[in-house]
Amino acid sequence: MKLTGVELRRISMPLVAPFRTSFGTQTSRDILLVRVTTDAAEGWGECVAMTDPLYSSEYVDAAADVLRRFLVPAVLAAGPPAAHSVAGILAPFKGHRMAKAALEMAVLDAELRAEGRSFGRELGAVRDRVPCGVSVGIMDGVPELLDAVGGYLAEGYVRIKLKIEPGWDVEPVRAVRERFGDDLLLQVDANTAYTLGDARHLARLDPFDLLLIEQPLDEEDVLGHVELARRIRTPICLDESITSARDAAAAIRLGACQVVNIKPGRVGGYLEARRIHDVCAAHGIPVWCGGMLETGLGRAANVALAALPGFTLPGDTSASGRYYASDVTEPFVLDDGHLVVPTGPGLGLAPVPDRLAEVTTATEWLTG
Ligand code: OSB
Ligand code: MG
Repeated sequence: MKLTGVELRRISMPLVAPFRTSFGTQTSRDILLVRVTTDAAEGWGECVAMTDPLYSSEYVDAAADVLRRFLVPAVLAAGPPAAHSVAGILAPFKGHRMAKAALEMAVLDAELRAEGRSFGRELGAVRDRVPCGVSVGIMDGVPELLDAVGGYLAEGYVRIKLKIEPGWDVEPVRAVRERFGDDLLLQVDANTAYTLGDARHLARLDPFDLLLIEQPLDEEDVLGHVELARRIRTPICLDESITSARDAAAAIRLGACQVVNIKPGRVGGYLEARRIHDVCAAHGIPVWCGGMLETGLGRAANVALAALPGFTLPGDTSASGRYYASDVTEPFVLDDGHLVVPTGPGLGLAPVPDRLAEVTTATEWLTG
C-alpha cells in the first residue's frame, strides 16, 4: 500500500444539549478529521482532542499543528506504511497521543479497507453488538437531572454515569438512586475535581453501591489514588491517568485502580488500546470503552473495540443522537440498549459526502 497524501479537515458539530463537566461546558465540538489516501483505498481517522486543554494537555489546534509539522511528514517519508508500524515511526515525537491516534486510525482504516477486513475482526471482537451506557452532564438542579436520566433510561441505555464535582456529588447520586432504584447500573466521573483531602467526603458515596468512581484525583496523582482506594469502598476507575499499557500495568500493580476506562485517543491509538485491554485482562481488571463525544467515525471504531472480551462493563458508546442531531456518517441508533458492531471493511462506514461538506470549516492537503 502506497500512501499518496493526507488531508486534515476541521468540522464544526453543534451538540444537541450543553455538556457540563467539572472542567467546563461544551456546546459544540470543533473536530479534526484525518483522511489518508493510498493507491488502494482511503482511510479516516478522528482526533478526539477538544478545543481547550482542559481534559488533557492536548487541544485541537495543537493536534493539527503537530500533525502538519511532524507526524504526517514522518509517516509520508517512511515509505509504504503498515498500520502496526505507525506508532514506532511517531515514537521519537513526545506526547501528542490524540494526534498520533488519529493518524494511526486513518492508516489502519485504509489498510483494512484495502484488505477487506473490519476493525472488529482486526482488534479481536467477540460480540456482534455492545451494551451502551450514557454520560450525563452536571445540571442546574436535581429535577433537571432526574428528567435527563429518566429520558435516557426510556431510550434503553443500560448504565448511567453522572458527572460530579464538589457541590454536585452526594445529593444527585442519592436522588438518582432513590428515583430509579437499586438495580440501576450507576457510576460517577469527577474528571480530577477532588484531592485526597476529600477522602472522607467521597466515602459518603459508599452506601449507593456505585459501579465505580472515575478519576477522582489529578491525572498525575497515582499514589493519591492508591491511598484513596484504601479509604473508600467504591471501586476506583482511572481515565486521565492511563496513557499507555505500561501506565495501566503500573497503576494496577500499585493498587491505584480496580477498573480502567480505555479511550483510544488518550492512549495513542486503537492498537495501544488493545494492549491495555490485554494487560487488564491478564490482571482480572474489568475495562470499558470511554468516549470523547465522537462522530460516527470514532464511534464505529470504539464500538468494535468495546466488543473485545475484556470489556465487561457498558461503555460511553452512546447513540449518535445523544450528541448530534445529524452525524457525519449514517447514525448509530440504539437497539434494545445496544449498538451493532460494524462488519464492513475498515470502519464499516464513511462520512456522507453532503453532510461532511455542510459541517466542514477548513481543509488542508499534505503530500510527501
Ligand atoms: O471524562 O469520560 C470523560 C467527554 C469528553 C471528555 C471527557 C469525558 C467525556 C465523557 C463523555 O464523559 C463520553 C461520551 O459519551 O463520549
Ligand atoms: Mg472520564
